[in-house]
Amino acid sequence: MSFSEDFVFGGATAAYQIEGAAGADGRGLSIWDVFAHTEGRVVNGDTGDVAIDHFHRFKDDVAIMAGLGLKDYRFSVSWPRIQPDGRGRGLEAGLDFYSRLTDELLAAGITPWVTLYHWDLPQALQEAGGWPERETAQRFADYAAVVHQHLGDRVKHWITLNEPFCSSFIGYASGRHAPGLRDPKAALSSVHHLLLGHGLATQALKAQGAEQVGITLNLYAVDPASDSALDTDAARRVDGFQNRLFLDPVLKGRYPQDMLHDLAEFGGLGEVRDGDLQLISTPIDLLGVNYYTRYVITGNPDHPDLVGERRGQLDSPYVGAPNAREVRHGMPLTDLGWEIDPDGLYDVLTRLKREYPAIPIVITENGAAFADVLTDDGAVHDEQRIAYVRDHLAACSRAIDAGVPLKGYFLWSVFDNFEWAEGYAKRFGVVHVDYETQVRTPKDSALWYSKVIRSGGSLDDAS
Ligand code: IFM
Repeated sequence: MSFSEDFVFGGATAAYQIEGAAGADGRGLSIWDVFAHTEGRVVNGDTGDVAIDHFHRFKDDVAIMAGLGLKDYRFSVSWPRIQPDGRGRGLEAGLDFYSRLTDELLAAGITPWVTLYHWDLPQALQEAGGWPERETAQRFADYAAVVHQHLGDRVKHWITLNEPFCSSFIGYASGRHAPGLRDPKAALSSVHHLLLGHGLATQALKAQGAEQVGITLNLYAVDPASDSALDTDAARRVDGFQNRLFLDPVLKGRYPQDMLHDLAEFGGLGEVRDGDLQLISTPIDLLGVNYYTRYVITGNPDHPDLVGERRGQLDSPYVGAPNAREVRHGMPLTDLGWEIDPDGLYDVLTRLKREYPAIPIVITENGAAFADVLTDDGAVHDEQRIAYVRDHLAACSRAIDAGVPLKGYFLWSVFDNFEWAEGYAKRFGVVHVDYETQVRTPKDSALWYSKVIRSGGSLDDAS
């Protein structure tokens, strides 16, 4: 195994998914509060109002993480907890919460990694137009600067955006995430404004002395289902939407030509001003990669193996390519129906090395939902999750051997939490949460991961 001594083995969460305390201390509404409270948007009508009540229990949660030997923790800051209406100096109470969390982590020997935007746009900014509005990019950079002013003396690692693909295409094109719109043009201008926000925030953070700044993209291995022209073109488009539309501007300072050509009939990415791409490609210190699965793509709407959730054109996030859909490729599935394909992670990482300028990479999320059962004697035997993480860590190790500058791995997630449109039904945590009692129980995977961390990444000894 090829993990160096300073390889980071961490765990990740996000504000809306765990904090709860939705009305505490003047916190404003986010687009997810409004979306989750809209009938029919989230399975079972679940909301993040209480979640795992981390806001009130953060000290216990840090103690659990410390007990597991976790040395690095990635959490996100709730924008409306800092700026209820998306602008201004920032609420003391909100800033203080993250300051106390940071102190608690540091006192427990855990390095904080802060994500500034994990999907919870203040509703007030959505009402002013949301990400399709250029102004939102500047609002984000200002908010980033406020948070950094308060935590920057102790936090060295900053992630601007988490998965802008989801914020743009799932939020504004397929409508399965907040704000739940189906407006292709809005989705496309959101892409540009999210990336502009990333560039502006990166400059603001760097100007204030931030040491490590990066962005997190959800990247996929994408293959055509066959070598037919229909399938290869569909796979090219999906690769464009999922990977290149975000990687190219950030790391190469340009949008992919083929995507600009395909999207021209929708007005491209909206108004792209001179200098925007320079801002977007402001040098970063690390690239965060979230990896979950490989997509095998067909362009044939009648393909017999279409993945269910992608059936139906209305649900497609792919603007102008509604027939580009995933087909099963025979791998075991997680509880969300995602194919488990660790080689896809290796493929994503080695592709980055082949096709993009060299940059330190951190896996900022990887993990799986399974239908966990809490036994009568208070254990969760989640062997499937252990196998999932072991196999993906092995893929990381192979990628390092192949020369990929991979510096760390954050397991998604430390705790069971609110899985967006799926509500609480899907469990990603290595720590089980009883949502009635808020009792936390480390699953077998947590105990296993703890051994991996303590051994410095030995996957053989950990089981
Ligand atoms: O829970 C999410 C997370 O918020 C973003 N990345 C994917 C995870 C699993 O769906």
